[in-house]
Amino acid sequence: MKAKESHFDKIVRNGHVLILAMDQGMEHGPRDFNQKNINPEYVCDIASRGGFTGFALQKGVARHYKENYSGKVPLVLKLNGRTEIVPKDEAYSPQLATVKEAVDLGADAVGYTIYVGSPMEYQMFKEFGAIEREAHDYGLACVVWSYPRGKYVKDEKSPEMVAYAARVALEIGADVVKINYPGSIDAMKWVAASAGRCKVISAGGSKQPDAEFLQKVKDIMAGGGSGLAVGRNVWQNDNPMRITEEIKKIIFG
Ligand code: FBP
Repeated sequence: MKAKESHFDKIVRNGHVLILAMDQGMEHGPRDFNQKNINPEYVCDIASRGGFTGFALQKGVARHYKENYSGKVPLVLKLNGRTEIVPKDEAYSPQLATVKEAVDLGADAVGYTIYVGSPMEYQMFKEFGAIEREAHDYGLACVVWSYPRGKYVKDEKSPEMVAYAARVALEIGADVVKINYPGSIDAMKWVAASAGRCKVISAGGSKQPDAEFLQKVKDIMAGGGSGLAVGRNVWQNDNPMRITEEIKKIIFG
């Protein structure tokens, strides 16, 4: 079925992925922003001109700012979210939007966060199970933010835990899994092997100096990663278009 291929092929361009994420206003609150990038129009403009394969938004921003990005970058609608105010022990990210809303907003993919190992893991598996069936019926791609988190998880970023989270995403039917970088090329290779044919992309993390960040992107790719879902390292950068071009050279070049 052609339509099914085309949504996926927009998000995964020749096997590679570069998503600009702007759901941090929900996950971290306004503390991530300054006077310029607090305005979603500023980030929509970067997303529209940057040649990204996806733009990850919660539904409110996706709807209010549709005219600022629609038709210029594929939408990845985040279907769940939480604030950082709630303690991480019982880590849970409730579903806030439906696949139908994603379709109505013109999304090419849905995004869903699972806190692997959380006491609330079962609830997120259940929600994602239904989302995955429906999204794939519509031909949308499924991107899972898979983060080990909660009171049973000793070290969220240990290579073993990140590899487990990546494998879980493959098992539950994700097309793309977003992980936190496990710290080295070797660890990344094991994470990518664990995820099999599910494409592994890394979060950008908090803002780093350009050279350091670009080296991390090279290591992600050398470790078998398929790209990035990056936020702060692009729209907090003084020159977001220049860093985007540098990132693209590494991922697609
Ligand atoms: P960054 O590149 O800015 O780290 O964004 C990646 C991301 O996954 C966002 O999509 C999300 O808002 C945030 O990080 C979640 O971070 P965490 O739950 O680890 O605080």
